[in-house]
Amino acid sequence: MKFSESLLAASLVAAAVVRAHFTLDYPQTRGLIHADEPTPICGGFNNVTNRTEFPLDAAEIQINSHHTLATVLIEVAVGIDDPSSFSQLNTTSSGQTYGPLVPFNQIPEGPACYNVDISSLGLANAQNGTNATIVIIYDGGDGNLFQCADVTLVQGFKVPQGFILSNLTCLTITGNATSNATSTSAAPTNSPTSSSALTFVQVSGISLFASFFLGMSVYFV
Ligand SMILES: [Cu+2]
Repeated sequence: MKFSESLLAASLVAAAVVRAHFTLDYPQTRGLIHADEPTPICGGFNNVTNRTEFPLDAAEIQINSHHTLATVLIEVAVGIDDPSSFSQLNTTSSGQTYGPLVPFNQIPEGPACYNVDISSLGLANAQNGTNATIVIIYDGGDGNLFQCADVTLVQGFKVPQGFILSNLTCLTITGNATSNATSTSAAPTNSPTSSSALTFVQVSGISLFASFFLGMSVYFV
């Protein structure tokens, strides 16, 4: 590879890292600064600034992935006004563990919608009027990225029309397997508890990060 080509390759890699990532489209994100998305657990936004109503029962979450293939995990803190650590997700103040809200799954580039139901987690403290924070953990090949949404759970509330793209088929991800989003070959088989979830994300970040740059180098050979 000539010097000019390697420069080009390096700048393209940098451009891809800056431009790509993902957005949380619904419910409303706590905040998005692309460069800060790698900062856990809310992409660099450490305080609740806005809280929106969100269904306690059947609901949808929409994100938009800007990577060719991404691994997504969605967790939730219920009854905690401003969670700041992973230990506050997937566990109640009384020590009951649950979730995740959406298990590991892989999605192609573009918008993706998930069916969720917080009431189905079986939490005594998930009631009408309870505050919750939904945490999107995303890995598109350049490391773990985070977006949060702060909500108040409202029984019987429906996601208002227009917030979820009407042409999207929302995915229902259950158990430990991936759904119909993409190939299941890379599906993790570990049980997604809060501790193993974090471990997987870290491992996944490394492996996908490596494959990302392997792909780039092959391209520029
Ligand atoms: Cu990215």
